[in-house]
Amino acid sequence: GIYVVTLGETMALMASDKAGPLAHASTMSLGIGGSESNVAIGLQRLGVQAVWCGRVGADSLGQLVEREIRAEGVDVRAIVDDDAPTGLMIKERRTPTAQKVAYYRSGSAGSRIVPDEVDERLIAGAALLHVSGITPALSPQAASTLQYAIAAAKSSGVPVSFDLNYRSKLWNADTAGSAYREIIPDVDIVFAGLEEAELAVGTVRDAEEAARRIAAMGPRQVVIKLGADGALAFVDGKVFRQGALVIEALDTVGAGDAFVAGYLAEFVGGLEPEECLQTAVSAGAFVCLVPGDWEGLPRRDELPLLGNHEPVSR
Ligand code: KDG
Repeated sequence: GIYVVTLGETMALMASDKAGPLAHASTMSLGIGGSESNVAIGLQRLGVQAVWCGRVGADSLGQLVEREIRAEGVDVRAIVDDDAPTGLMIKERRTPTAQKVAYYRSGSAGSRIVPDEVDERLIAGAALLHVSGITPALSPQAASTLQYAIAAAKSSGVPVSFDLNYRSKLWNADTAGSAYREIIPDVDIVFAGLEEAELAVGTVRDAEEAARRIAAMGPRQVVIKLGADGALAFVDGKVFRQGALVIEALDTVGAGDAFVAGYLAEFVGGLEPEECLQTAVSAGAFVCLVPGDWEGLPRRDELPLLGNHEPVSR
């Protein structure tokens, strides 16, 4: 059957139970989070078999990461590192709707991935490889691994999707921008927010110009995520626009991953860009309405729950 492969670091995630400074918290909730596994879970819930490749420590948090992703039906291919811990992310709910994120991940098991660990046969049989710009920010060997995985997909004719996913706590804008410019020509689909796109191509007037400039570097499809303003896709030289659903966002972390999962689920199903965008914005909205990075991801039969599934303009 068809499957999508994702590769990246997933961390244990401790999140505030209540709003307020963490210095005054006495309890927190433990879960997991990782951009690429969030996408894998999103795909799985929308009916597409997903595989997540990554590394965890030989510790309880690593077991938690594996269990949670596997419990969603995702095929988990985790390497266990005896010498480095599973990474950790802390989400502080500073106000009811504003989150502060802190990472405890430098030297983590996930950051120590090496090219040798890429399963080329697995990738060669996939409908798509999905990766993100977090991986090259983790370590030099993680950056090489990403290049290696993309090359493996390319040499087997497997399309690659790449979410720029800028994380300012991991590297600076200039370093990220040059890494993006190296990767973009080798991938087929690019996802970016407007500011992320500007890291790669410089200042632009609007989302359409950002998409056109990225497409000029090679990718067939470029999708600019615009949050509450919806999204714009530039596919084979044509522009598609999609408005967002009107919601009261509670926790936007993970919305971008949900968007990507929604888009890719329809892409691998052979649907048109309009339909990819509709499912993308809907999945993004679902995640914004629920605390947690991925827990709110919709199943296919839940998509109509948020109502209007129609493009606003084109
Ligand atoms: O994309 C949402 C992520 O921020 C989260 O789940 C964790 O992968 C993550 C990261 O590095 O921020």
